[in-house]
Amino acid sequence: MRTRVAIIGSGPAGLLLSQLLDLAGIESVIVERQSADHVKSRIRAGILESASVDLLRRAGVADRLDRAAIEHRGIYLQWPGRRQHLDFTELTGQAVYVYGQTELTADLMAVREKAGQLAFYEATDVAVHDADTDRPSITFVDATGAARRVDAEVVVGCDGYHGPSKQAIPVGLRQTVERAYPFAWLGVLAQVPPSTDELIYAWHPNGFALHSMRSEQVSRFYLQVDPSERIEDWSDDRIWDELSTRLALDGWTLRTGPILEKSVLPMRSFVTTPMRHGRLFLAGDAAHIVPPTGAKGLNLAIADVAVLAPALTALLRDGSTGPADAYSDTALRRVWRSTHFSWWMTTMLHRHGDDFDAQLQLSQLRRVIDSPSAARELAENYAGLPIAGGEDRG
Ligand code: FAS
Ligand code: PHB
Repeated sequence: MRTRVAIIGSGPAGLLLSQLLDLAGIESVIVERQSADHVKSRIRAGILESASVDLLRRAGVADRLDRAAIEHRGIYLQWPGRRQHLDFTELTGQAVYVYGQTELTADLMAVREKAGQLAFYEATDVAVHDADTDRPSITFVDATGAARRVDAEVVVGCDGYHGPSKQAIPVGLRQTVERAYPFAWLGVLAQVPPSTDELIYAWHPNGFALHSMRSEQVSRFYLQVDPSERIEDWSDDRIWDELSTRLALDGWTLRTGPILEKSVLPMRSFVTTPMRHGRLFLAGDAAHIVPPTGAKGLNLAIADVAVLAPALTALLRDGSTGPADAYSDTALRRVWRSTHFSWWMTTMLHRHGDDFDAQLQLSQLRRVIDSPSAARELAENYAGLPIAGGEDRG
């Protein structure tokens, strides 16, 4: 079959890209390894920047988000004996929005299905061909076992960290940098009302803890653990004990309840460049991974697509190559800003090293709380910089 844009991956990046291209009158085909239900069930990100919400509204996929998302003015930073609110809205004029990635993925899939989007789920042996020609294609085996081929004008890898698309860039042309952290996150979803109005990021001698949420009835927590940690070694009681210890504050109590899901999530920073090779473009986790401490992963995927969709529209509808030629450099500026911020938040908040390291971390935390300029720097990065070009003047 033929299409204009072949998209590998039906996560937020792939789905949002197909929606934005459709609004520009450009047809696409999505090829996804998992089932639609599996994609929708993956519990991942929870925070949307206001720039992401604005884009989702413009894309016509934010109706439910506008009804259900919880607007937050900021976050709390905590260390033993101190919990201090950082007011992003006061510091930057922006808020952030609590809206689970599972909800956003469901919204995007519903809009695409209603639009009649052609998507192949449960595809196997997906491969990219002739990316460096003007007749790229992808081949795969569909859910019925039939061999398929999609000829396109452009292929976009939205296939996440483990996807194959980046491999279609010749090794000699591809640079990859990666940082593995000496810790992981134990993620917990619990049927219990949040014990806080906004997220709490807590430094503790035992390790980092985060109190997030999904709704007024469901809370989301994370505990810093060793990367080798096995979820079987973490009973619900042990999880609640450790969360209560790390989030403890005089006069405050952590409410507990049934745990719905728990898993150990690896942490890494990863960037592959370039994000374009011939008629192959990469967007989202296919090109970069950030540790979730800065709540950037999903927002960065959205920002890539916000730049890529108009670039492909200019290329395929208007015959203008400039934006597509600039895509990789433009996207990577924000990728590195978000990568630095995620690394900075991670190294400031996660217990590692010795007492010297601990004092450096506590000094950094106090500086952020005591200095309006230091607080504004965190707020601007967390609440999100303007998409496409606002992240730096370089
Ligand atoms: P995705 O990984 O969401 O989507 C890629 C899609 O490609 C998947 O559906 C996959 O099945 C498909 N695919 C892979 N290989 C394929 C193949 N060979 N053929 C066809 N399809 C293929 N971000 C935050 O901001 N906060 C968080 O707390 C957070 N937690 C996370 C926890 C985990 C376990 C993971 C993995 C990520 C987390 N993230 C978090 C980041 C996450 O939200 C991503 O940034 C976001 O999903 C990026 O969206 P996509 O780029 O669409 O990639
Ligand atoms: C989440 O709610 O899943 C979440 C929130 C903030 C983060 C990471 C994850 O930094």
